Amino acid sequence: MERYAFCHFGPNTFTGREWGEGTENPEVFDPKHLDCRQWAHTFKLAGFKGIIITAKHHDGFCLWPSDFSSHTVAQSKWKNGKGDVLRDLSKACKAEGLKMGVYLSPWDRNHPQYGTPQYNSVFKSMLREVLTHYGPIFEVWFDGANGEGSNGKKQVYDWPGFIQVVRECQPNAVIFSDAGPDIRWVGNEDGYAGETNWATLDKSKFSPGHADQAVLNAGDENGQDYVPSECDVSIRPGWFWRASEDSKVKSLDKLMDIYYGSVGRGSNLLLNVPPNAEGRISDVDSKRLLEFNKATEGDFSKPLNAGVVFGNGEPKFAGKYHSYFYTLDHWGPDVALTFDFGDRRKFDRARLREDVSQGQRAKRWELQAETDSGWKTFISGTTIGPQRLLRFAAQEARHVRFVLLDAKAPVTLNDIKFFRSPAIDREE
Ligand code: FUL
Repeated sequence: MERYAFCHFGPNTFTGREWGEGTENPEVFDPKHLDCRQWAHTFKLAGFKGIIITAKHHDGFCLWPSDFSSHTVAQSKWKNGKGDVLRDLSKACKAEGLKMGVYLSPWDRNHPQYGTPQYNSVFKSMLREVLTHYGPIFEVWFDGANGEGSNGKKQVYDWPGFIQVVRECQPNAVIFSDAGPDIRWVGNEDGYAGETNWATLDKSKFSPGHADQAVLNAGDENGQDYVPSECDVSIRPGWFWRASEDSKVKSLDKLMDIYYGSVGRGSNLLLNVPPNAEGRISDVDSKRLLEFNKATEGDFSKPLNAGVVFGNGEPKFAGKYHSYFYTLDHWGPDVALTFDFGDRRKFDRARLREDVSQGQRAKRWELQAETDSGWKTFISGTTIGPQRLLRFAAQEARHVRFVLLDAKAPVTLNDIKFFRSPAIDREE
């Protein structure tokens, strides 16, 4: 899905906090002009494929009228307690053709039963409500954070039970946490996957809230579980909206750097764009999102080579669902894939894609251009995965080649393309 939005929204949007205490008066939640359609429309225009909403953050406030809490929209002033943000969002996503996901914090600073075994059934009941009333849910986001400290309440979470409820109610949803089971935290909140990024992991070594961040960032080459990464980051310094950060929305350059560091490394980007206290995405964020979309499209809109062209009649497989080139079981410059642009052309972007239906295999590669003094490497890297997007100083050549230097097994590639970005036009 490449890119989808995170919406942190709740009492914190009105109090200016990042972690609410759970003691806030629910009446503070009053987004007078809440317009989920405006969120969804904005994201749609900006190339996002879905929205994950904080149905319940650490403060315990439920954005839907839960039967299992007395700290919800039903106790708020908004729509005299008759509103339901999840219902509005679900309708808006459907209308705009976006997928909907939910974030539910297991840590709950409000619920009176938190810290007792009963809380596990409360949490499961809440999950059931959220997963059965709002249509298909594509992702369930479990936050591992817990700030209780040494004297705080201790909750032993029933993770297997939580996962079972999701599987039962939304069998197609992927479950996110530090430990998967389906999609993993990338080990930072800055939006960057490792340059080496394996989708594989050894899940038995992880549990939510207890994770080796370096391993999560790079994956585990020899891990036996397939748990690709997701990069979560906020477009603003905080996760929740506050007026004082309207001037601190990330620059287009920064967002592009994040894009190449996340989507460009085969990961998904979960970009947080928090709705404001009116209940709308602020103009400054919307404008930046549209610029971002234009820039990402622009970088890959002028390919120099067409389709999946595989140079020298190397082994090729064309099946019903997948077609790909596969390298021989040895690698190096003698089995390079060469592309001929027909003429000397300028380019500064490239895209590599591995057909991961066969597993992730590439370990080290180089891209080379032919110069008067022979082949010259202009960029090199380690893993490829479902997608590698590359930007480099402009090159000019007629022939380029992909050289695989190391792999776990013959690599299955279904795209190698070179592009001329608008940056070249701007410079000329
Ligand atoms: C963290 C939370 O503590 C932050 O408030 C935020 O929700 C972020 C996405 O995850 O663990």
